[in-house]
Amino acid sequence: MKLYDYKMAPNPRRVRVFAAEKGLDIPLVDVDLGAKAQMDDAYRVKNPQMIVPALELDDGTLLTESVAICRYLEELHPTPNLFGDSALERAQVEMWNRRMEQEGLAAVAEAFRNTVPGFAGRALPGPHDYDQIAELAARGQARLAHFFDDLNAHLATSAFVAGDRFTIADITAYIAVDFAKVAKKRPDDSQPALIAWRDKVAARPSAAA
Ligand SMILES: N[C@@H](CCC(=O)N[C@@H](CS)C(=O)NCC(=O)O)C(=O)O
Repeated sequence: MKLYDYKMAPNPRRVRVFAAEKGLDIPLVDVDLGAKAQMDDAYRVKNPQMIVPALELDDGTLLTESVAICRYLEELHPTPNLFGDSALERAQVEMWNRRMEQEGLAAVAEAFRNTVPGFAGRALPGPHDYDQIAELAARGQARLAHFFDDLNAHLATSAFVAGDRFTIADITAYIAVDFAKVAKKRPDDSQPALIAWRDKVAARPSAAA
């Protein structure tokens, strides 16, 4: 298998960190989003969604969507478990992971992609072009502020995002918090639990993936 990747983008990073937690070394193929390589015929034919990450299996099957790819890797390599290992824990991990996507990653994207000139006409990833909307950038900033405050409050009483151990929900949340710097948002002194958790996750070797 090989993973279509772009180092600076948050979603492929989720898969790289997940794979690193599993001790997997998946060959990477760089799709240079900065040079719009996702729109080149060579990649578009393979992946009409024109997004990364994408995992290509040895028989040519292509999987997109970070969580779907991670679920597949979890099935192949169940240890360490990162999606929950009881009915309740699986539901809690799913709940928190979705929240971290919607409240975190989506908020950064809304703030960032609706302002940066390089995304003019490309406010959303994928095969269709959408204009930037300034009001959405402002709303994204407001959502980001709430995301940081709400996550800080949650982490004041929970060691990790979905409970007492590291899961995929921490990967999504950590990458959302880190990537928020592109929207000029960083944890501050009013968010000590968020900073302590971020530093704990950043110290894991997988964070460098
Ligand atoms: N829901 C997808 C989102 C993938 C996505 O948004 N990928 C971005 C990079 S983080 C991308 O490929 N962008 C290409 C573009 O902006 O044209 C997932 O979870 O993998």
